Amino acid sequence: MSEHTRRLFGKTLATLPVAAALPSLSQAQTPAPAPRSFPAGFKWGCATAAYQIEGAANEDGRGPSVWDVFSHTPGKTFHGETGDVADDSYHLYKEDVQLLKNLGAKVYRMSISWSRVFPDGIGKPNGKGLDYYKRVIDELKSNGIDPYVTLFHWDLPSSLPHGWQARDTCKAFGDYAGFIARELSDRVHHFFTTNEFVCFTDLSYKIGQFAPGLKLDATQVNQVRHHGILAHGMGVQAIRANARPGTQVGLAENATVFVPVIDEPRHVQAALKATRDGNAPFLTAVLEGKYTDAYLQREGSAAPKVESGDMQIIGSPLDFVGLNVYTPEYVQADNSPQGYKVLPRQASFPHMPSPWLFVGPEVIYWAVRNVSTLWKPKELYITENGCSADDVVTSEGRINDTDRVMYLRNHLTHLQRAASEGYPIKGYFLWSLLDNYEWADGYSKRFGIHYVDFKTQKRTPKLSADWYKATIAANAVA
Ligand code: GBH
Repeated sequence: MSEHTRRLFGKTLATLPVAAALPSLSQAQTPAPAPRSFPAGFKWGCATAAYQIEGAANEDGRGPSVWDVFSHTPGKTFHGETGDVADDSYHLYKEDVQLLKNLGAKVYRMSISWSRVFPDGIGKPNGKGLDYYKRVIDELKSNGIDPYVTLFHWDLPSSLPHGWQARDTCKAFGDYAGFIARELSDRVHHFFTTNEFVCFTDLSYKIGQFAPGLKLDATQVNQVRHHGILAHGMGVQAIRANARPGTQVGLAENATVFVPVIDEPRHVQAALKATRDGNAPFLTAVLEGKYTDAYLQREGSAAPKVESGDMQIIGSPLDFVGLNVYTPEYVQADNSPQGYKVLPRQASFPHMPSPWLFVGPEVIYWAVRNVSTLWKPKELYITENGCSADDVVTSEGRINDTDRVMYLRNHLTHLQRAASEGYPIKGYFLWSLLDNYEWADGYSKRFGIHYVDFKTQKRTPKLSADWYKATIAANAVA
């Protein structure tokens, strides 16, 4: 709205005769607001990942990961940008812990760079790498923040031969997970094995958009997927075998979320069917301990080669399931043999600056409800939710990201509905604490609630940080 129109509107409203007839606020009979609060003890936090924030790519004996190699390969990332420096959180972590503390966050989801601790992926650990994580974790704890640690957020040590194409990589992951559990379970009580299977399998080995950037055939891709979930299972078992009693284990998965077009039983059923089918190689296999018949049939001779005992490892019981929730698919019941149809999105469906980030806040309610109904996990966390926005710094140095606040407020409203209906949702990790290296999009997409000037590394809270702080303080959507 131009300044001219604003003045015109202002004037018009003020001079409307009806304005005088309006009751004063105190006289108005307003309905009591519906409760928007979350269960007592709900855990509010933020999430990040090692390669996206740490920088210090070549410091203190860190080995290269596939993302170092990929981002340094011309043409693979936006403007050739890399995570060499990122947010320099390797050196500025104390500042970042203060950002969390200022929000009132009680939990923080961070990841460990495997190649910082095992420069070659296997073999001799690097004490300096491990010490860095001990420093970060101790800093969090002394500020009253409980660390939730992801073991693998895509930065696979590049010296592991053939990456996730090799079954040996699953074993290497198990060894690494067991080592971390032994070393850190005195101070970390919640571990996530892997983050988002589809990203380090399909996007990395089929589409080639993520490291290592391969485009393999269906047989090979299904094997990579199988190795992804097998590594998760081996990780669970290694953590249980090596961690102190009481350590909780889960995963962080961006399951495809199917929203029924109308909240009516037949569409709700359709969404449940689609959820099982649409996640068959990943979350369905993990939570059911087997591949669905439909998936095996669909893949035919390209189906993964499964060794005896694999599915049992893959289906190892979990203490909780973490869901990274961003974008909905809409599903409708129909008379086809599968019983549903996923509707294409209209061209006008709204999205944030990341072209894939379609906005449908009900996605978070249905993520919780579908997964709970199908698999009855003991506990659920939202391990990621948030958005990119075209943030601008005003002349007063403010970042008024009202679009991000709108996005978050609406998602949390739908999450509050899920909590109030009794689904076992224990906490929420906002993606992300601060602007960071957005993988193939480099630094061109900002997801933080703190603005980062990548030239100076100065962090500035955005309006969304103020909003999140108020939400945490109220334990209710603000
Ligand atoms: C998460 O992935 C990640 O865990 C996190 O590291 C990341 O920063 C955050 O979300 C924001 O992206 O270009 O159409 O092929 C979210 C799921 C899946 C979103 C892959 C981007 C690429 C879609 N991501 N997707 S497309």
